[in-house]
Amino acid sequence: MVCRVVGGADTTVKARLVAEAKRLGFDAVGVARADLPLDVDFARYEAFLREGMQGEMAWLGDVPEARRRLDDAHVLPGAKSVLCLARRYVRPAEEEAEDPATARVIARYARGRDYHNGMRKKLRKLASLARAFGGDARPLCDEEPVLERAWASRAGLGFVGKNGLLIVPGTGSFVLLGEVVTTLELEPDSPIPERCGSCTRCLDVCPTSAFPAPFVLDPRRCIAYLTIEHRSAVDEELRAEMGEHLFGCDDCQTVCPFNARALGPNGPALEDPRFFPDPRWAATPLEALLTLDEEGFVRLREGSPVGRATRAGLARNAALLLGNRGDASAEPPLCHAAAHHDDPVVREAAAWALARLASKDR
Ligand code: B12
Ligand code: SF4
Ligand code: SF4
Repeated sequence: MVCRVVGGADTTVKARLVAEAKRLGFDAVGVARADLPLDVDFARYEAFLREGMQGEMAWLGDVPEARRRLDDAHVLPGAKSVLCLARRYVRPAEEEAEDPATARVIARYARGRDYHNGMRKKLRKLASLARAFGGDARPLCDEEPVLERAWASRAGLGFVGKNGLLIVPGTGSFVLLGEVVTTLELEPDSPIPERCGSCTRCLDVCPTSAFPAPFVLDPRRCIAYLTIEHRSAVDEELRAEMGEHLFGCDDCQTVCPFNARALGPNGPALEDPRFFPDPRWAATPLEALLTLDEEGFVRLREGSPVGRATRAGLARNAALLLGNRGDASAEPPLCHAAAHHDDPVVREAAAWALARLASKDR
């Protein structure tokens, strides 16, 4: 095999890896130097921790140094390159309109099966190919604390928008990220400039005003955090603003012009059935989440990302949602939860929802 070498980096090997990534179904791939630690992004991350923005996600502050670099013992000693990969998960809006009602109050990435397994398989195949070219390689899909958006943006995969999301031009931000870190020296791609311009749609639409400034998200106000990661009672001030979100939130992406094509009538079809709505949602009305026992929860969480919210978390979220929806038919299950749920956070959320329903009646 003849390898063309540019500036010490092997472009033929890179081309083969990129072609394999595309064959495996990744929608975008880019390469960054893994042996140059993150500086500006790491400083942003440190500021984030100083402000206490991690909230109850204490794990975000673990092994901070590992978030600065990829070439040390935490990730892969001697790493030279990182392949950053993005996989699209959104379906055109008219298809989504057919989703069961419970699925429609779940963020798009979580309506189907947990993406990690499918992504890991693909990343492992890509890592094997890198090893076949003589390097060591490590696939990453949430195994290590890595600032994925920062590396993806360095690899020119896309740019970080004012909503904090990595936006892939032509594809949008409804993508999930993964990486293959390798000791192979591959030619890096160049970062692309941020393209938000004067647009502020995501900042304006956020129901809980979670952006203290463009590009800065305060997770403690973000519905994704409140419904997925936050275990305690939700601040009273934020409950009404949370509206009808059961698990996660897509509002700051749905309005983004870079997602208009993906969500529009001529949006590209999605082949991967993992992202199609889980059939269990058709059989799970929101009210059922208020009375879910441990056994029922185990059945529901199997292979689904929503298990991360915990049984009590899902019940709390369902209670707040039903209170916000304002439909009096939710009163009996809410009364039952307020009196009998085994978790005090759920009992209190159900009582709040009942009071909200009563105030809407007046
Ligand atoms: C913790 C976490 C959360 C938390 C906190 C998010 C946050 N902003 O910190 C919560 C629960 C709120 C959350 C929400 C969501 N998340 Co999340 N989350 C993560 C996780 C596990 C860690 C993020 C982290 O380290 N945060 C700490 C902050 C400081 O880092 P950061 O947000 O990555 O920001 C860095 C860069 O963006 C950059 N940067 C920041 N500002 C700017 C500005 C400019 C101009 C530039 C150039 C760079 C830049 O510097 C920052 C620090 O290094 C990542 C996976 C991972 N390992 O990265 C997924 C991840 C970011 N989440 C993801 C998703 C899908 C979501 C949701 C869309 C889910 C949903 N629908 O409900 C929402 C989106 C909310 C939003 N607007 O960002 C995807 C995002 C894909 C994408 N296209 O960007 C990721 C990458 C998971 C994955 N493997 O695909 N998430
Ligand atoms: S995910 Fe929802 S709550 Fe979080 S920043 Fe975006 S619009 Fe706001
Ligand atoms: S909605 Fe507008 S400002 Fe927000 S990320 Fe998209 S283009 Fe940027």
